[in-house]
Amino acid sequence: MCKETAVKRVLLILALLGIAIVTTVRVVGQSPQGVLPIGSVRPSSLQTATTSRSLSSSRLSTPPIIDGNFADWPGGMDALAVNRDTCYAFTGRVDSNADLSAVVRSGWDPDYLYFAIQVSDDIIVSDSVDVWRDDAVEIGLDGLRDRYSWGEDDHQYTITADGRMADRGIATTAINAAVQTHDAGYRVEVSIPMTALITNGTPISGTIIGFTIGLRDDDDGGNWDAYLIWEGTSTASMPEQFGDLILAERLQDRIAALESRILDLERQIRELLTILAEFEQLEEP
Ligand SMILES: [Ca+2]
Ligand SMILES: [Ca+2]
Ligand SMILES: [Ca+2]
Ligand SMILES: [Ca+2]
Repeated sequence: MCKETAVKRVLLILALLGIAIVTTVRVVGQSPQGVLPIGSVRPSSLQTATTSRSLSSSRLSTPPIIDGNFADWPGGMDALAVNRDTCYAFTGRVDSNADLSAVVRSGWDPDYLYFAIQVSDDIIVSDSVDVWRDDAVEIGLDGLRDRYSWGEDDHQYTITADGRMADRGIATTAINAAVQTHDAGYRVEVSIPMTALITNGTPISGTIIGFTIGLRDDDDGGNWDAYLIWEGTSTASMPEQFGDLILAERLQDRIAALESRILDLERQIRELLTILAEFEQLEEP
């Protein structure tokens, strides 16, 4: 190897190591409340205090398979009980929690928001063209939590007991949902692209999304019989009445994610060094 090539190689390796160290320091230095990555959304919780009821959404290191089976969801997650005693709005007749209620859990990663909704409904009916006239769950979301309901970040997703999906009552394929019935009702598993909610950046731990859940009950065909809304009086508008969905992240999950990024960086450096070695061989006499 000639002296000039050796010097070039040393300089390149030093440059790569410098990039690696700076990147690693930047990655490790990104505490949840620290310097935000470019394009991140400043957590709403840091902008305004809230007195709304909330559900904590857990950072998932492995995305769940959207199949209506919740075995792939981790234990120990925050769970929201939606029933006639916990709901702000209550219309029609609900005889018991077995007649209509749900337990809601949520997870997230940078690409998707996930829900696992276990619905109790003793008579499942799917006989109407309109999704709101059948057994269904409604997820009201104000993605930017700007209390404005008609932006690109705002959605009322409906998933019926027979698996139909709608946004504001109109059939949609923008989300992925799967439904399985069980002895006492049905399970809804759904993934929603973050780009449909956080339209101005990337979600991070601490981001808050405006959120409510509605449950429709039809037990005798035709129109719906009962309707519960967890927080607020509508799942499609008046997001100022919604509760909060707080994107949270456990420390061990964040460390695992950072380690994965550092390993990826190391792999890229090795690839570059291999390319450099091949280039040097071309220069040998
Ligand atoms: Ca699943
Ligand atoms: Ca019906
Ligand atoms: Ca909004
Ligand atoms: Ca029903």
